[in-house]
Amino acid sequence: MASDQIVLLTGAGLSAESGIGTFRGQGGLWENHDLEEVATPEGFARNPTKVHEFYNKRRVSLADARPNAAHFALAKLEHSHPGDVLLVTQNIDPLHEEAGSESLIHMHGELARALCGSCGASHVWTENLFLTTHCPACGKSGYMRPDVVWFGEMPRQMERIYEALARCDLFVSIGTSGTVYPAAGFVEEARRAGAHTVELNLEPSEGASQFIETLYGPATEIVPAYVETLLGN
Ligand code: BV8
Repeated sequence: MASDQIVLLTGAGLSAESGIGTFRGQGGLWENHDLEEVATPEGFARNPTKVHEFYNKRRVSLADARPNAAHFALAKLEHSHPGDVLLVTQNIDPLHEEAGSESLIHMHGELARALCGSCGASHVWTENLFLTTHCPACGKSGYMRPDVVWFGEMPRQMERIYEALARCDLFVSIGTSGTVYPAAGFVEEARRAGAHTVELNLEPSEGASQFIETLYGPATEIVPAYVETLLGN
């Protein structure tokens, strides 16, 4: 089917084969960490050192991660498809942009950026971050935090995302368990717009029944194949 406006949603499953751990399932991040303690503003207020340690470990491990065939396939789709392609990722790693995606929204923020809770400035940040770190913009210390969206916080660019969902004719959800809202509700918005909805994942997600088409397998296999089909190759 000739699709004009495509919205893609990705989750941790896209980066799993790049060595970046997922959140749920076997060995998932939330298996060894209490989400309430390390991924909420309340947890940060209670114990900022613990939260900084949690993100410092993940940020430093980004140095060894590289985009995989699925990241490159989605970048190729964006640059080869004649219509609009918007990639909305829940992931906080930089692998989509490293693979060449440009029409990209990090709705849950970016691990390689730091935000000043005092002046609101966001900085590229690849090193460790501490409570004592001074903000390069306002000079204050005691306010720097990872520039990510915690549970209970507003995801980024929601208006732009909902606008794209309202006019899309193809919505493809890739590598996400469909457990975190509002991202898990995007398929509903796309269906309401009359879009064709597709789930590409290792296994059926919590929202699998809401998708018209489903394909299961490792992202590095099924995503490139799906993109080639879409591009008519
Ligand atoms: C919001 C950044 C209002 C940090 C993340 C009480 C109070 C307040 C809010 C709530 C509440 N109760 C519920 C909520 C809503 C809450 C929520 O959904 N909670 C859940 C736990 C029920 N959501 C929020 O708080 C959000 N904010 O609601 O604000 C609002 C509402 C509407 C509009 C505006 C405002 C904020 C949520 C953001 C939280 N931050 N991350 C960090 O990363 O540390 S969420 C975190 O989960 C990551 O972003 C992650 O991407 C995301 C989703 O997880 P997945 O990506 O799906 O990863 P997961 O491990 O779960 O699944 C991986 C999948 O990949 C699996 O299906 C697996 O099979 C597959 N896979 C594995 N390997 C492969 C593979 N697939 C293919 N190939 C492979 N090789």
